[in-house]
Amino acid sequence: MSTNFRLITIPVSHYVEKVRWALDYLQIPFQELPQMPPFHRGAVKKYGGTTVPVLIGNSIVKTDSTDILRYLDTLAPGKLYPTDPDVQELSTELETLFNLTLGVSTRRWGYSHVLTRELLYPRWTLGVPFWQKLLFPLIFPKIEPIIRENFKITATSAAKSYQEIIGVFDRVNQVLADGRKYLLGDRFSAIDITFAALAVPILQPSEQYTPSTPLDLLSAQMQADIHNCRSTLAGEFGLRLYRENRR
Ligand SMILES: N[C@@H](CCC(=O)N[C@@H](CS)C(=O)NCC(=O)O)C(=O)O
Repeated sequence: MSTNFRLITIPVSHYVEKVRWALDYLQIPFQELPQMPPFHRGAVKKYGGTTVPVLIGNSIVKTDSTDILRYLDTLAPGKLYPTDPDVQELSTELETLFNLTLGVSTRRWGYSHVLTRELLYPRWTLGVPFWQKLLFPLIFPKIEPIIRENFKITATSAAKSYQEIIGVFDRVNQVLADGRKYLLGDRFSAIDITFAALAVPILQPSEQYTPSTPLDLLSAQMQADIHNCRSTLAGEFGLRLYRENRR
């Protein structure tokens, strides 16, 4: 393939991880352009985006992670999204549930617990340009209240988001209950990638892209939530996908 892809990212973002995994799975080379918030805004704005990831190719720009996966599927047809008509309904239901509920809830739950200078610094600065890293101490006090406001982080939001995560995990448990290997049957797909990547904050797989914080440095509630989710069928499944299918 002659296209040189570039991917604008906030490296810790789980929507970024979803796309990174799909690119790696399809063995499509790309250059990652890591940004620390809020500098991602300027980087994506010139391509018409507001969030990361943004994929830029020779003649394409994609500003949403699911649009990116759909586009990548056209380069290797059928490898990410199965064409079997029998699985289309489940595929759409789960993809929407993961994108709109799981991804949003794991992010709000995660930020509710790690919005401190010490815990955020390694998450936000991995691989970013040196000058952005240097600005972290100045940026953090300004951006912390904005994150609280934007992600609606309140005293009760972590518990509410955790219940939403459990709701999604229950649905995944149901789907997996017949012993199938992957969410759509016996073949690995974009739906598995979407689930496992968007569950990263609550499963903390050891193979995740950003080095994880030792669990004992996290709050007792956060540790308990992680342990509970890991021990479900859905949680074991997400961890297995990371062990066996992340490359
Ligand atoms: N629907 C979008 C959501 C992506 C998204 O929410 N990205 C977050 C990072 S996890 C982001 O860019 N946040 C920064 C911002 O909103 O300015 C997608 O799937 O690409």
